[in-house]
Amino acid sequence: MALLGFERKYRVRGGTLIGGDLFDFWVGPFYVGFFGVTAAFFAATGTLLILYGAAIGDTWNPWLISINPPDVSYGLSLAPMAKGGLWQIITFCACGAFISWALREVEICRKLGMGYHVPVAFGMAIFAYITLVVIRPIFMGAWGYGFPYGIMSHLDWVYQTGYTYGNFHYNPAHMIAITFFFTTTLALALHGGLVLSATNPGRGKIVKTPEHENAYFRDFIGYSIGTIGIHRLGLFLALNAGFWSAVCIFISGPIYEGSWVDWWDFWKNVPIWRNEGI
Ligand code: 07D
Ligand code: 07D
Ligand code: U10
Repeated sequence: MALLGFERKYRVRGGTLIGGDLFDFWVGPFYVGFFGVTAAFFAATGTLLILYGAAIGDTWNPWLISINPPDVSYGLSLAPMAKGGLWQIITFCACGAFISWALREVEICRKLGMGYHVPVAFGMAIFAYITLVVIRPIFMGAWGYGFPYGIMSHLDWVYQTGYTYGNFHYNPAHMIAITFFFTTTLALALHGGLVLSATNPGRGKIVKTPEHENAYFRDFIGYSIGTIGIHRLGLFLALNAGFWSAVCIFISGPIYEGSWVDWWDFWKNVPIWRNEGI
């Protein structure tokens, strides 16, 4: 069926979570829905506030614009607009926009009768973001621990936060997250490569089937995970990359305050070989 014919068939009312028929329509290619309106509202408000922050700041250089969180001395209270209050409202708008976007994905899944895998995946990115700017700052007692909204300034924050805990590479959850990120790219490269090699074998050659794909990996490493399996694995790897990222930053501060290099000394203190001078 031609794509547009299919679209005519599924572009029907229903499946909304909230608002009934009210926003159940499309604008051009975009499905709107209640959460499309809230997403547009929060995204537009947040963007305008960033522009306002830039206007009262000292540069229009897009790389250097930075909307900073309040000073740690403000704790968890509201700060004056120019001293971090803007960051607080923008954070609220960002959370509103991201969550609306995920719920709009859910409504589209429901219309199409599909699973919720895509919004679940985006949910993990939102979880990592909310861990950085809401959950961890609340546990540490100040909004000032959130990261600044600026292209270069947020890199400075990662650098400084990394060195606050000694060598961040020694954070065990950071190691797990990085391993999942690396494995995700390996899996996507293998999958993209395999599918292209089977479906695009070169001019004049016959397109191959999933049987060829299975046989390739059986010949190569003795096992094929299968055509659905690789997508399950890919989602599993990517979700874990985001999840362990959230864990690695959450444990830095709220759970463990020292240097991650020293954390490994727990090994020497395991009771079965700790020398207690008997
Ligand atoms: C390709 C999908 C498209 C999305 C893009 C990003 C904006 C920001 C806003 C000036 C893969 C659009 C950018 C809307 C403009 C203002 C106020 C996704 C794709 C193209 N970072 N980060 C970048 C964000 C954090 C880190 C680039 C966002 C954490 C490092 C871009 C967030 C930590 C490096 C960017 C966020 C961290 C970057 C490319 C939110 C740990 C780089 C992103 C909301 C996660 C790289 C100059 C990309 C770079 C980079 C955006 C959070 C670390 C500006 C929106 C605090 C080490 N980050 N980042 O392609 O070149 O993502 O920086 O959480 O080296 Mg970052
Ligand atoms: C938070 C993004 C969420 C995005 C959302 C959507 C828009 C719309 C619109 C385009 C989580 C935004 C959308 C705005 C745009 C349009 C139209 C994703 C988020 C909701 N590190 N490190 C990580 C590595 C070092 C440090 C994570 C590697 C140093 C700190 C990952 C190395 C020190 C933090 C990672 C390395 C250090 C991290 C990031 C190598 C610095 C974090 C991925 C090879 C001196 C952060 C939750 C992530 C984290 C984090 C990788 C080195 C510090 C595992 C590979 C040693 C302080 N590092 N790191 O989280 O865990 O994505 O954040 O050296 O806070 Mg690290
Ligand atoms: C996959 C796949 C597969 C496919 C695939 C794909 C995964 C099975 C079958 C998909 C993959 C790709 C296409 C590959 C490329 C993708 C990436 C590399 C990921 C990154 C993507 C991007 C960088 C593109 C991002 C673009 C976006 C998010 C679109 C932006 C859209 C809008 C701003 C409109 C949003 C619509 C809304 C909110 C709904 C409501 C609409 C309205 C109310 C009307 C519109 C009104 C407005 C726009 C004004 C409101 C203001 C807003 C929103 C704020 C903006 C503020 C500004 C200042 C501009 O597995 O194989 O093949 O294809």
